[in-house]
Amino acid sequence: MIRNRAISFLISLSLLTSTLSLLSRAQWQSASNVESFSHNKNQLSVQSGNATLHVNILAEDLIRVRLATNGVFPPDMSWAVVKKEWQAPQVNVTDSQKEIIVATNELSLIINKQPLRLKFTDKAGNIINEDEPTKGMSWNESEVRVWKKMPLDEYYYGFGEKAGRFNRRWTHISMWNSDIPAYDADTDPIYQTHPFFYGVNKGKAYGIFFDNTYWSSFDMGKENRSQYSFGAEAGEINYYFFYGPSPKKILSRYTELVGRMPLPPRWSLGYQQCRWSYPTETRVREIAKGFRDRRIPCDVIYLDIDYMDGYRIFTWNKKNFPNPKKMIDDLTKDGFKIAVIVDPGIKADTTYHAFKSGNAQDVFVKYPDGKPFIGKVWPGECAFPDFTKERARKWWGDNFSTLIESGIRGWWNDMNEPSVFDVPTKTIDLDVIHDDSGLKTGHTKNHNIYGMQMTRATYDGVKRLLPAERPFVLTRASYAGGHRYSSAWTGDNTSTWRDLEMSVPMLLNLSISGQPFVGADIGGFIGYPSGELFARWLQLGVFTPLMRAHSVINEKNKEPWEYGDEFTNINRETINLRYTLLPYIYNVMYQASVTGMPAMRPMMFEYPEDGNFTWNDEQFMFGDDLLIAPVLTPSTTERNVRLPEGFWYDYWTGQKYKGGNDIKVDAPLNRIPVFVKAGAIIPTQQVVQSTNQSPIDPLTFTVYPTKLQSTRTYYEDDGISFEYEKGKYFRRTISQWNSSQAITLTLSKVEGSYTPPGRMLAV
Ligand code: MIG
Repeated sequence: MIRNRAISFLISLSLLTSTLSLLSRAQWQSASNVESFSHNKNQLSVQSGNATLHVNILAEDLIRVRLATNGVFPPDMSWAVVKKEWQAPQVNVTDSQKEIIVATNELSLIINKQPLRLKFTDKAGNIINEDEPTKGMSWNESEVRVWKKMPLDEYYYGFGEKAGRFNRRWTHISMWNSDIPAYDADTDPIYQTHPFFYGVNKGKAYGIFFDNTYWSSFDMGKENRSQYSFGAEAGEINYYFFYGPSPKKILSRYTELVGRMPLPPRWSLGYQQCRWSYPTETRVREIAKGFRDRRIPCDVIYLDIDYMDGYRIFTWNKKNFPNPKKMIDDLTKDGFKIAVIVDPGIKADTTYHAFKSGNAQDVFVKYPDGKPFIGKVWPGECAFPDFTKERARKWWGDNFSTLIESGIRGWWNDMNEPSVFDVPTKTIDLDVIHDDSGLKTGHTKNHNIYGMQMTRATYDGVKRLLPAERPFVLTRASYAGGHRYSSAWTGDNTSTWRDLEMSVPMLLNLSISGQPFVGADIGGFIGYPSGELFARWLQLGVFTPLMRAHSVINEKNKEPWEYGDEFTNINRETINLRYTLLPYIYNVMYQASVTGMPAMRPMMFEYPEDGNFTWNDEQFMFGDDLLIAPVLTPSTTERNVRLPEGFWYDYWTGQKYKGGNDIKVDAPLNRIPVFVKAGAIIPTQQVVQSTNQSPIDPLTFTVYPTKLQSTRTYYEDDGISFEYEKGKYFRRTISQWNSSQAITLTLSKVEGSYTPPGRMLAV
């Protein structure tokens, strides 16, 4: 049943973009009247017809809602949630004929009894969010759906990686990880699933995380202008309701629930160069030399699928890479790290070691009758590891040993939606069985977490084999919480101005969905950018945590020096800017790993009360202190910027502006407009050719004066190991005190036991 529905959905997806009419499909029924309820500490159990509702109050601002339509809850498991034990807050429950009220110090849930409908209010009784009265929580056979009222001036953000604009009101969104090259603004779904969103109404925000891995959809007022809804083709109504009112508070809670990004190695924040492919050792060495000869900094070079022997993962093409270890040793000495692509498909070739050991250890997915699933990808016919099985993840991880011994340090996980060429649904057949941690369920349940579990196997495996270093993993597909294992890029974009522009809202929504380590292929993957487009894209790339240029196969060269001398110079300056700002960028990523606040922040997210940013996705904050206004259109030498309240300094000229205004700024070809918030203390270093060039001398702190005083924290560690977890870091706060005569700086005591390399400090 489910299978047919999912297939027909996928086919309709590829044929038309209009939305399915959810109500007309069949026999929906909604929750009926409340008959009884019981209450135990922070859990409420409500009976309504055959359905049972569980309400769990996890924190003052976090309530979990779970409905078993037939009264029987399946095992409570989640791939996303890591925090399962919560310190129950003080909860007051009051019962009346009409309703049950569950109240914490910040939030109340009002359960209407006839019929069962939910309403969330703040402490003062203002409605934050409520079920749509006629439908509320509903189901139809295996399908489940929640309908909510949609207030006139409420706007929606998040949903992870979605093409199109930032504000998602009036859009229909679905979640089914899909490999769709050259997607455009209307293409949906694409590679990742993050069923998490914010509703923001006059600066006040709530969040909803619908933790259901089946094919799901979110209709944010496209079908009906006064309602929105979310649901899935199967599985549970299982959502977490967060109350802010600030979006930052919600993201902090959300990342407490699903975990935060581990601190990445510093080198992964350098410039990264990729293409499909640098196919031989000679070409890889030539590229490396190309950077060093031209004094263009670079930290990472990628090997795409052609480094392998017939696309067999964990092997080398011996003809084109006769001595990988020697090549990588030499490049490592020259300051490069080498990253390789790994795809999930294991060539079904009985002479291939990974296929043999995989079969011996029973790690591949199979049909219910025990027949292995075989699908075509790059190597031809392939078996697919079942990453939902612990043994398979261990097997996968162990296979990295030879690549690690060769010196490979970056792990690019591609094709992990998973994408399969010769199956009508373009993925693993839907009735194939996954282990699902012992639950043994079909692909429909496991599809959306396949890529995430692949990155988990990769991250854990590499960390096991190389415990002294932080793994760097990059992925195309993922699910909520996947940032615990991997950074993410936005797949196969095109070399157009439209895609440059669209990358900003995509990366912003992904960032506020818990994934801070993101980037788009600089220059565009498919097609050939003009020198101008490449230069502008690279400038934006300075302010995307993952700064990686890439290109499709059979396209002209796109390295930063391929567009003539004028552009080579501009591109060098741009990459130099990235390296100058690395201490700041590293601090921003450190903050993300500790608090969950991403590097790239929508203006709305940082300034929710400022009504000017509801739709704004053409500028953004990078960390707490930099406002970035990238140039996203051709032949442009100036642009508008909306400055929030307060004072701002032009990064380039030092000119001071009063905020709360639109300003027009110069944006010559060689420069991206950047503004610094008054009060900032920005750490920078001199330009290096790669991050392993040290010491970073001098380390400069630029103080941006503000009224009275401000404080910032500076963090540093060895940039590579996990020693910081044991206290080996250097952290210090710096404060500026302003009077009419002078600015006084004070430094706090040093925290942590790490001693940075000797260097000059400059202010
Ligand atoms: O079917 O490995 O998105 O970055 O270069 C294409 C070749 C497979 C898709 C990735 C792209 C990569 C390409 N891959």
